[in-house]
Amino acid sequence: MTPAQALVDSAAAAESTLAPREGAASDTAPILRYRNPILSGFYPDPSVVRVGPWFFLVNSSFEMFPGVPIHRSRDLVHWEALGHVLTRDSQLPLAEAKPSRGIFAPTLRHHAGTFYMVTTNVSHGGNFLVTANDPAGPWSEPVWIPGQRGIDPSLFFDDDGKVYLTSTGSPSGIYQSQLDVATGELVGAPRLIWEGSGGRYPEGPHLYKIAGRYYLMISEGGTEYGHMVTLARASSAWGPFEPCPRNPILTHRNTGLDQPIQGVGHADLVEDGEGNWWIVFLAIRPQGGYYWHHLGRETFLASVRWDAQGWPSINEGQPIALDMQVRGLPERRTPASPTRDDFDARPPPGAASIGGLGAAWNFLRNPVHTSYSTSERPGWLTLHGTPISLDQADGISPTFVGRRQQHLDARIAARIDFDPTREGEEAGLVLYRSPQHRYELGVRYNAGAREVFLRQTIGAYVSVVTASAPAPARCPLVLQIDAEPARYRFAWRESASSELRALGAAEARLLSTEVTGGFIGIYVGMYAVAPDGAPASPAAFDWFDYEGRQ
Ligand code: 6LW
Repeated sequence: MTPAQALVDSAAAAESTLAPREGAASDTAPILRYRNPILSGFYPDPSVVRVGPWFFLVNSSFEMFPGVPIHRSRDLVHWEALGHVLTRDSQLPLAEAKPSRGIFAPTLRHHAGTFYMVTTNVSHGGNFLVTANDPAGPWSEPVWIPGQRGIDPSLFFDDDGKVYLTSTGSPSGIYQSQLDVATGELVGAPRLIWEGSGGRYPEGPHLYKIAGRYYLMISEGGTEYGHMVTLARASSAWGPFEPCPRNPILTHRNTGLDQPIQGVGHADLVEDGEGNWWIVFLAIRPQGGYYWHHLGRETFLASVRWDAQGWPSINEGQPIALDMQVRGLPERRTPASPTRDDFDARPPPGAASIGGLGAAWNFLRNPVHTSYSTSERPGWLTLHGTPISLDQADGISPTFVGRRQQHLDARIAARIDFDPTREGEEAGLVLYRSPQHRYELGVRYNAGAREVFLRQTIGAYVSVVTASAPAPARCPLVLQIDAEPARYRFAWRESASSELRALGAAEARLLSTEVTGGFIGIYVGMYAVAPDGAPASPAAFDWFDYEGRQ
C-alpha cells in the first residue's frame, strides 16, 4: 500500500465524522503554544485540507515559477515544504504575466483518493484545476474551466457526488455552478448565491457541509487594512444563505494601529480529526509605526469554536496575536531549513527542478533553463546573464533566482566568482519586489575595471548606483545584506579576508506594498545580466546563506 493509498484510507474514515464538537477542544488536549504567522514571508491566500493525520496547505504565487507552493504538517503549526503544484511550463504559462498577475488564490481539496487544486491564471486562460494522487506531485495537466469567469475558485464535493465550483463573478458577488471535474464543463450556468454582508470585493469563497448544513465563508473589504471574513449558511448548496449574526467572524479592521497584525482575511477552515476546527488566513505585520509592510501577506492560524447555534467564534472572540496558546494537536516539529545552500545537493530523482536547484528557489515567469546550472561547475550555481534585465515586466524571464524573505531580521550572503569583461555585464545579490522596486548589490565591469556596487531602483525615475568600490580582479567575493525591520545594510569582502566593507544602506519601506503596490512580498536572490553581442561571463555562486533571526 503506497503512502498516498494509506492516506486515502484514513481520509475516507475521517470524512464521515465532520460534526463539530460544541465548546473548546477537550481539556485533555495538549496546550499548543505557537507563533503567528505559521508561514512567514510571502504566503498569501492560504487553502488547507486534512488527509488522515496530515494537513496540506497551498498559497497563491502570481508571476513566480514554479507556482502554488505546497506544504505539509502534522500539527498545523510546523510546516514542511513539499514543493510546488505547478512545475511545468505547460501547467503555468506566465509569459504574459505582468507583476502580481499570473496565479491568484488557489483552493486545495481531497476526494476519493485524489488531491484537487483549482486556481486562476489571470494572465492566461482563467480558471483551471489540476489533480494528483501524491501531493508532492507530479500534478496533472490543467483542466480548464472556461464556463466560469471570476477569481478565487473553490471546490466542494457533496455526499451525493455533485461537485460545486464557487468563485467571484460579475456583477459583484459569489457565484456557483456544478462542475464536471474530469472535463471542466459546467452543469448549468453559474448562479449568484450570495452578495456578502455589504463589504466591497466579496471574494475568496469556500463552501463546506458541517453538521448537515452548507456554510459559505468569504472575504470582503479587499486585501488591505479593511479586510474581513464573513460567513453565511443554508440548508441547500444553492441557498438562500442566512448571514452569521456575528459577521464579520474575523477582522482586525477596527483595531488600532498598535495592533501588530493587520489586513486579516482570505481564510479556509479545517477539522483536525479530533473534532476541533481551525482557520488559516492571511494577514500582514506592518512596520515603521505600522504604516507599511514589506514581507507580503503571510499565513496565520487560529482556533474555531462552534456555539450551540452552530455559529463559529475565532480565537475565543479575541484579536489574533503573534504568540498564541490554544488546546490543540500534539506538537510535531519539522526539520529546520539549513542556513546555507551550497548547491551540492541534487534534487530527488523525478523531482521537478530547474538547474538542479531545490524547491525554495523561485524564478520570474517561465525560466530560461539554460541560464542556470549546478553541474557546469559542480558545487557551484552558475548563472548566465542575458540582455533581459529585472526591469522587464513581462515576456522572457531574466536570469534571476530567489527565495522569500521570511524574517524582519536576517543575514543574506553569497560567495560569487564573476569576472565581467564588458560594460553592462553584472551579477550579484538582489532584493526584488517588482521591476521598479529593487536593490542590487552586484559586481560589474566599469571604466575598465571590476567593481562592487549598490544600485537602488525606486519607481520609474530612480535607478542609481549609490555606492561602488574597486574590487581586485579574478578573486571570489562575498556579498552580504543584513536585513533589519526598517532597513537593509549592504557590504562585501574579498573571499579570503574577513574584513567586511560597508557599501551603504537603504530603506525597507521603499520596497513595501504600500509603496510598490502588488501582491507579492520581497525576494532575496541572485541575478546576472549581460548585453548582447558576446557570450556572457558566467557568474558562479559557491554558496548562498539565508539566516533568519526574527
Ligand atoms: C486573491 C483575492 C484577493 O485572489 O487578492 O484581495 C487576490 N483579494 O482573494 C490575490 O491575492
